[in-house]
Amino acid sequence: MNEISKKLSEYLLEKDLLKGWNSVKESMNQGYNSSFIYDFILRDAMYRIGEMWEENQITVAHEHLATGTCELILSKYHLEKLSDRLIENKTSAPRAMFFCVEGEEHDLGLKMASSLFEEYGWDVYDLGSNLPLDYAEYSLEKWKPEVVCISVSIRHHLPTLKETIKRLKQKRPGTTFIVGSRLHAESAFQSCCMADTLIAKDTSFLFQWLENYQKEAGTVDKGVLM
Ligand code: B12
Repeated sequence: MNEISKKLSEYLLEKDLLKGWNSVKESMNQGYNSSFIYDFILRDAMYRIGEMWEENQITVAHEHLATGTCELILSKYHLEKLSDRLIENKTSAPRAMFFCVEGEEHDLGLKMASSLFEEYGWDVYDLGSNLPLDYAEYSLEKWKPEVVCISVSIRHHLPTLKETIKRLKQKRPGTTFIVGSRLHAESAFQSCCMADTLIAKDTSFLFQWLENYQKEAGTVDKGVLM
């Protein structure tokens, strides 16, 4: 773990939004891109919070406080990256839908993924945490996204993930599915994904995928902000 991320975990626990934001800003000023900031600054700070909780150094209440502060920093970072692009017309942009499987409350990884798609000019529908499968099906039919991104963190949600991919794929077979998870390397996780499901270890994977998509399709707005 790098020093910035270690320091950031302390600021998150102290609910020090200003110092927390300044450490992210410092990384931006050093030229790091969004996927680096997501994977190696914000995610690693949250993983450290998780380790401290496991070792009884902090309570659940501290963990909740740190998560709330991290969410604020994530939103501020996202707005800063988009700046004046928030109101732009995205009718011709490719569309992506995001959600966490039913029961899943861990949504920071999902937010990072949806923010990255938005930076690349996509039309983003982030349906957040714990989306009942019936509503995922309904939304897939309604928005007809080219890409569906799913997040799962808890092992006992893996059967739900399997069912989710199966049902959504039946509805719209041409859709690209990208599933991101801290469990990406586990065979139990991999066996829930179909052969053509893309498994995202982190947002650096996504960054590469978006870059390739942009090169191949040539359809996305070229004004990338990274
Ligand atoms: C913060 C936290 C919470 C918060 C979550 C708030 C929120 N809004 O997300 C709260 C307090 C709600 C919570 C609740 C619980 N939690 Co919790 N939580 C954590 C903690 C400390 C950090 C999670 C986090 O935010 N990480 C940062 C994000 C950015 O990392 P990430 O999700 O891995 O995402 C990265 C990649 O995986 C990938 N990615 C992930 N999703 C996606 C999606 C796409 C499309 C892409 C491209 C990439 C991608 O990219 C991201 C960036 O690199 C972890 C510890 C840990 N090691 O993860 C435990 C942890 C995940 N929680 C755990 C548990 C057990 C729980 C509870 C059951 C506790 C309880 N008894 O109530 C509940 C379950 C709630 C539920 N139903 O989901 C366990 C899970 C163990 C398991 N069995 O699988 C962990 C590992 C803690 C532990 N060591 O035991 N938790």
